[in-house]
Amino acid sequence: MSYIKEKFKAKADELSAEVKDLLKNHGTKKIDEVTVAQAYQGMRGITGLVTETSLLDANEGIRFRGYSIPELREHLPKAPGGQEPLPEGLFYLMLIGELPTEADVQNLSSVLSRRSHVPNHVFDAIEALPVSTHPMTMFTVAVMALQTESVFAKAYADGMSKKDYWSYMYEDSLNLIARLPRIAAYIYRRKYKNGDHIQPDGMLDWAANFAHMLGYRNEDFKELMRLYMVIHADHEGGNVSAHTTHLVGSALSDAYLSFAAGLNGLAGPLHGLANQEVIKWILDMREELGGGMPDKAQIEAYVKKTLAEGKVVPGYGHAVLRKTDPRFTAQMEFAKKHLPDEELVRIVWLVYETVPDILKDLGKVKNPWPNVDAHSGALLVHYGLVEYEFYTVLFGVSRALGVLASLCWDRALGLSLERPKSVTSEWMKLFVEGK
Ligand code: FCX
Repeated sequence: MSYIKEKFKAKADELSAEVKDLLKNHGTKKIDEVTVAQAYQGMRGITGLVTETSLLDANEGIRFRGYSIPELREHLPKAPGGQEPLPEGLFYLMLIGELPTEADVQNLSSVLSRRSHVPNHVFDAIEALPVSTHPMTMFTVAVMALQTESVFAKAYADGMSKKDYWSYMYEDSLNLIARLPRIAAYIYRRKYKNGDHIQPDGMLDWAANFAHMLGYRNEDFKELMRLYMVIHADHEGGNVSAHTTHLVGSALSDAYLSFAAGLNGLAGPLHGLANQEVIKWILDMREELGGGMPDKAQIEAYVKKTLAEGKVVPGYGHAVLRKTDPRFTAQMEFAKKHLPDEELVRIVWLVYETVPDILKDLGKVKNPWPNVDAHSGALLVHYGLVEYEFYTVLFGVSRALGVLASLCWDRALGLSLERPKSVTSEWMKLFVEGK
């Protein structure tokens, strides 16, 4: 067994004993109550899930195992000559609960590189789809095709014991994370670069190799990919992609089945697809205004038009956050350092100065501030990745790190099949009448 796997097992055994104790001594203690509105309105604000990898504070934003995004950028190991954190390090942190050393990260990079082989039938499955297919659909199909490789599913069919679930889930999770960049890059090159594919470079770290296979040689773009893969990885357990992966996994579906389900949620415009919607919205605005840099009044008019058409302003608002998303701020800092004069970036910043006041004036939007998706497209376009339908695939590759680390914990802690109670509106009417 690898030392990282042994370490995970030791941590999991320790927490399992503590959870057993919590359940025995405090199992009936109430942590929340549920209102009628919450049952109808997306269960917003109900504390009813356990996710070890990260915790979201409405005002401060996400913390991964206690570390905020600025702290991760400071403390996680970097690539030689680089300044952004390596996503392998974040995966280690989410899995083990401790900051990794440089050696831990190098080890994980080479483990992922060794496990990155993708069988041909996965590429055949992608090729079977029309080129016009949305990249997220291709991505989910490819992950489903890869399910043939699940060691968890094989071991379950062979009759594995409950105590071994974690071990096979761990192997599947690492194998899947290792293979995702190759699959995503294949989709990109097939759809946008005439199928001119680029072989992996085993000497590069996970994110840099992804950038390389996409076809980008620029060192700053590799840095952007490292940062991108870190900030999109996890956002505690209740968001659609994390919750779906966890829910499907609770039926003992393997990592491939569970993650593919999560990806389908990420592909929705109110969740991960918002990153493509934002840049589309900005490009449409620029075109409608005749090109060039719009001024604040023009942006204001365009935002109002969007709202009048009954649409949301993409990249703004959040179900939990109530301040500017630190993932937005991290990208803004990256842009200030590397591409402060990029026109699209300056438009994103001017939109940031304009939108919150308009959303506040609506009186119903709980969070008028930008989320992670408000900035990413402008950075990607700058480096030449202009095919915005592909952006949610990037989000998906990153999101695998968090949701698969969580799945390992789910099986290690023996979490149960998820099956909350539902009621009908008829039941609700009788309930409020006290019947
Ligand atoms: N533009 C216009 N209206 C908005 C809005 C926005 N950006 N954000 C919220 N509202 C509206 C809602 O549509 C709702 O209107 P309704 O009462 O007429 O149905 C009202 O304000 C209250 O919604 P609120 O409680 O503030 O927000 P929710 O928790 O229901 O929804 C999301 C949160 C993120 C879905 C919402 O803010 C939204 O649609 N934003 C735009 C899409 C987006 O950027 N999604 C990405 C989110 C995230 F970062 C990610 O998952 O990737």
